[in-house]
Amino acid sequence: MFSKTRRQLSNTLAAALLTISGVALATDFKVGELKIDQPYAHPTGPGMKNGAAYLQSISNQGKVADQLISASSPLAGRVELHRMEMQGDIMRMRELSAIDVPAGRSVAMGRGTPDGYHLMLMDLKQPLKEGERFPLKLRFKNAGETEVTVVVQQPKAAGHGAHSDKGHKH
Ligand SMILES: [Cu+2]
Repeated sequence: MFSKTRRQLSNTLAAALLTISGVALATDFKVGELKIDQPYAHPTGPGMKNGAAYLQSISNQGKVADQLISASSPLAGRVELHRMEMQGDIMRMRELSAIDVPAGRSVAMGRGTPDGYHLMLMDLKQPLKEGERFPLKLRFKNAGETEVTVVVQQPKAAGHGAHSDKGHKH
């Protein structure tokens, strides 16, 4: 009798876990052989004309190298592909014509990642507010076009982000 109760309990737990993973899946997107994990953007203050969006990772599960070649969103006048670079003590952003996604590899975006890749949302039509979602269209050279949903959320890391460690001297 006891074991039956346990079994029922574990079934209930399994159902609950399925529901949770179902929600988590909503932030993963697939196009061709590419898997795109957790697109997110940071909230912008009033008067800020530009914002930044990130794809936590793009994984190429195929055997052919691909490239992210452009992006667009109804919220922004245009979207640029950027990379952060240290020039001496100064952090600068550089526009890229494409972001490489090599075959069998995963590319990470965001602050503190080695390449500092991000998607710059230029000429925002409205501020990005925490908790909101907006569509972002991505165009890949091989995999083609897809639309992902970006979640606006506060940066998880405290302070100004990983790069400020190098830039600030007090
Ligand atoms: Cu930028």
